[in-house]
Amino acid sequence: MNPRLVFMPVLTLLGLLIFAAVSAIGATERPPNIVIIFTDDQGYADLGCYGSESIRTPRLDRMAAEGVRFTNFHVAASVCSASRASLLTGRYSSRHGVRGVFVPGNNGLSPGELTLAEFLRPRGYATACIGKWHLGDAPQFLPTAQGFDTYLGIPYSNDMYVGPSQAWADNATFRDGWTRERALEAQSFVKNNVANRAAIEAKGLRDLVPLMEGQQIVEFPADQASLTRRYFDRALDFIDRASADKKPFFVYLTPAMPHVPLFASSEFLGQSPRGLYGDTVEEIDYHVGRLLDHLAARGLDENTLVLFASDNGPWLGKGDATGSAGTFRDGKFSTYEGGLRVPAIIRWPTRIPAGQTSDALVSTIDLFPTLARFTRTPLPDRALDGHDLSAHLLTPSAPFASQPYFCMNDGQPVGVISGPWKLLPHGGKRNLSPETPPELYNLTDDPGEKTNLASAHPEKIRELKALLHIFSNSL
Ligand SMILES: [Ca+2]
Repeated sequence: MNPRLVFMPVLTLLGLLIFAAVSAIGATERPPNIVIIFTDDQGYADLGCYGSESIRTPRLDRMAAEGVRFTNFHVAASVCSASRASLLTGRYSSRHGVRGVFVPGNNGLSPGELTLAEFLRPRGYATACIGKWHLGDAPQFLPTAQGFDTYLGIPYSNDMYVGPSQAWADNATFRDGWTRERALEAQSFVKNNVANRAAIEAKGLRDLVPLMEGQQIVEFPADQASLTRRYFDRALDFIDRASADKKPFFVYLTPAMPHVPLFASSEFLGQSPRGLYGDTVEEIDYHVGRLLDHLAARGLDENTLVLFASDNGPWLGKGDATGSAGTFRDGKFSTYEGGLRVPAIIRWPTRIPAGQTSDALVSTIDLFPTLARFTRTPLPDRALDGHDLSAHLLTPSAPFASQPYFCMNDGQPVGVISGPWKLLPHGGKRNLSPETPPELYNLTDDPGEKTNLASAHPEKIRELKALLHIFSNSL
């Protein structure tokens, strides 16, 4: 027999075996680990790699150099609760119903909404929420009721107070002269004045916030100076436990800083040229570095996607405690760019090319469909507002056709960005007046939204109003 005739089937068989082996790896390949770090009220320009000359962020700068740094990344609302609800659901606030900021009480993100944690957990993910939640502090709204296996954190902003319906752990720690009796008394005052924030603050309860573990308060008032460190410590511990269990992990890590009141630990206090605000950001930067080192040391680096971003622009009017939006106009609560455009870095070694800068118009709502693709999890049967960015992330240099982005204020679409154009039919202030004439900006030429081009481009206004109209009708 011709030896070649014997050899060919052997080669074919070998090829089939290799193909089968590769397919098997593909089918059983672990989905990526996901870490989302979402800071509070940090401005666009409050990082070295976004132009800060006084806040030193070497680890975040390096993370950007090892991944993609976004220059046109928007949160879906310029206030905490609405912004966070959109990141976790992939939906605008007009769809998930969280309009602005929750105060301690009995409201929260509807349990009927599907969070990223609820989406990923059936895929085998271990899920942790560590830090600020701000989507409801009553038991039925806490992270543990929204898909997270564990929760450690302050359930709302760090300038608030104890909520009316939180449970206390038997072994809770009381600090600064507080006792269980006094704390229960304060909680009962809140319960009886739940709609009267002014009365609660007049009672001196502001800035005294509970630290919760799961569904119980474990520390009151929370020791805020050590929070950043403790949050990251918990994240590293959770990552180790998930790895030991051979589970992919989803960590949603939301520092309290740099939201006022500002606190830094003794190692960082007084160190930044930018003052206490800088101290808090530099402390976060240090711990982001620790987390990245931790992933690398455990061989998890190459299969972990890490996102760093802020939940909204800087809270203006807080003196030295206010961050910087750089060239962008206005800040938190506003639909000008200073409120909505935030620093954002995504790093995933081996998959996302290093050293990229993306000026694509993207948003936190895009994360849900993007992570669905990366984790190969079928999309849920419900309306999502975001778009899959996976192709853009894997090849940031390739042409990218961005989708229109809708500016939300108090749960309503009040503006739209399409390509370089931005229309605010009644301006971008928090309290909109229907009498305010339309504002039209070209963000490429005028990122600071200084020159209103409305009278020069009536056709552009018609076009963008039509987009807004179509979107409003889709709700
Ligand atoms: Ca915020």
